[in-house]
Amino acid sequence: MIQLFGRRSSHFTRTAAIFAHELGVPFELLVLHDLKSLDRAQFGGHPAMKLPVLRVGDETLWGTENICRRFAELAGRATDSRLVWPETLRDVRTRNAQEITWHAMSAQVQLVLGIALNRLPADNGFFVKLAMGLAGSLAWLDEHLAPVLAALPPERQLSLLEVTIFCLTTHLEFRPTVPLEPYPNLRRFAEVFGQRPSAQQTTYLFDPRPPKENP
Ligand SMILES: N[C@@H](CCC(=O)N[C@@H](CS)C(=O)NCC(=O)O)C(=O)O
Repeated sequence: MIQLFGRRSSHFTRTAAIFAHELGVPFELLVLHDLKSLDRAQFGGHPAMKLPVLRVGDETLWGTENICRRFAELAGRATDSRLVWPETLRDVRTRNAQEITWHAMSAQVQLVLGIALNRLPADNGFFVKLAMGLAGSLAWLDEHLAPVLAALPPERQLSLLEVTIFCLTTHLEFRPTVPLEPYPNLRRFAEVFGQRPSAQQTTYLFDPRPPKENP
């Protein structure tokens, strides 16, 4: 039994789900409806109350990258060089691209949680700097995207870097946080990557809440 605690509206969950689809690993999605919940059990027991969480039998795994790697193991492809992981990125620019992509994904979560869900003031210095950092990260990624992609092995099936860039870019369309218009290279990349069946099977949506039980 393979269970993924996550949300179809989350770019971290989508990253893991794209790996599962590409690798042909079936899983059951256990949806957390309230991101503000303080009930660890709803986060699959994650001590920091973060998603996604993968449960395989009695093993519980935290962290999107860990989960993507576990899907590769479950598919019997842990050592397949056509799957490109961060440690195989050889040049500084491509390594920086992965770092700044993870950062941008987390920054967007904090902006959504802080401003949209917890109704904190968007003009607070904390959020202003976070939004500026997110825009700066996107500008850097957009400018360097072509050489970053060119540095990836041409024979790859999938790289964590491309999946995270795709999930980040499309999430900014799904849940507008900072404008995406200034980043045409990212938008074009997302359009092409979005043709893959794994991308089309994981489109963002707000998971419908189950109907309330009768009293
Ligand atoms: N480093 C974690 C980050 C995951 C993360 O930030 N997940 C968001 C999903 S939207 C979350 O659970 N946020 C809840 C919170 O921060 O309270 C990973 O790679 O999985």
